[in-house]
Amino acid sequence: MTTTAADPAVYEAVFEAALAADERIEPRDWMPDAYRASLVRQIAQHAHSEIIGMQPEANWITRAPSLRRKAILMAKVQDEAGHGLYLYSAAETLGVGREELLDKLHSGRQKYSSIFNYPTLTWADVGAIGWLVDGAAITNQVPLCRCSYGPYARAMIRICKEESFHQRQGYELLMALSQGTEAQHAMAQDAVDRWWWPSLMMFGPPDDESAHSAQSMAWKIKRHSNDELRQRFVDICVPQAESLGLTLPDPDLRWNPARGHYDFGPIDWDEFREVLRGNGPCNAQRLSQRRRAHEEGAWVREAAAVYAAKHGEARS
Ligand code: BYC
Repeated sequence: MTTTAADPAVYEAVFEAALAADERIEPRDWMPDAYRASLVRQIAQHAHSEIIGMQPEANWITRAPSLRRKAILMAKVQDEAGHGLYLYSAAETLGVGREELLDKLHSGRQKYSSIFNYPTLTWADVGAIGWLVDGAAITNQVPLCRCSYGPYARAMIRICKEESFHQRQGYELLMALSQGTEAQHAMAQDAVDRWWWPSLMMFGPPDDESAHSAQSMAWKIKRHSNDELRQRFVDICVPQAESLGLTLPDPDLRWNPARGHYDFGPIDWDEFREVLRGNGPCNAQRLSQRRRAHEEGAWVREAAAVYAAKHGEARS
């Protein structure tokens, strides 16, 4: 059978060969529609998580206990906005518009990470988010630097460097509280108790219930399964908790020499599903705040568009 350059089988073969050789797929390369759709789904969810993720911590900017802590927290929250921008830009290279993606977020048709539907009740939550949530994000995202889609992989390199700083600021903050007064230590422990299980849920459903993992791994979008990364995170956290002088709220957590990993107790997947359905403690608040911020920012977008149009005219 003869083939021509227009034959879809040829394009498919070139795409598969690039994946097999661990080469990057770039925006102008041919790619299967389902690959494109899955990337848009994941990158959009990731971008939405970054900008919704600004809310729980921004809640504490005005109440940070010192100028130093306030400056650090403001920088971190601004970094999250930047991550959102890199990721929306990466999604745009796949042919979707940012307005369309934001519209899907605001109307509840696209998800954002379950973790941001929990409240930040005390200052120690800022530390627990940095240590656990950013720690989980790094564990999940470092392998995404090797994602087969070039613009996403490149965005992840910078994001991971910044997340690494975020994780350390959370760890350092918790260390200060843990070694502080009895009340400060108790506040740190309470925050870790509340954020531990939701952080494990960030990695997504267990492998046998993960709808997209097998295909995403075949396409080299994901390099590891949800359970593999969750286990890696638990193994990293246990000694860190010991150094912090804090405990993790899991009576089943213990070293298993046969597996070479820590065993951990069952995750409450009913809670996870409820949060995904919109019934977490803060889902409604997060979305309404996001919609309000978008509406209040309309004049900035309009001004930027007018400026860009004028700037373009002046250059042409
Ligand atoms: N929350 O087949 P599965 C951050 C959805 S960190 C909500 O395993 P996949 C940050 C999933 O989308 C957080 N939904 O999916 C940190 C799918 O639903 P759809 C963001 C979740 O894609 C600090 C369904 O469940 N990180 O941004 O193979 C400060 C079945 O799941 C969750 C990323 O997005 C969840 N936790 O694997 C500020 C990293 N888990 O799409 C910001 C990139 C699963 O069919 N994303 N679902 O409606 C990924 O690595 C993967 O998308 C996941 C899920 C591991 C999250």
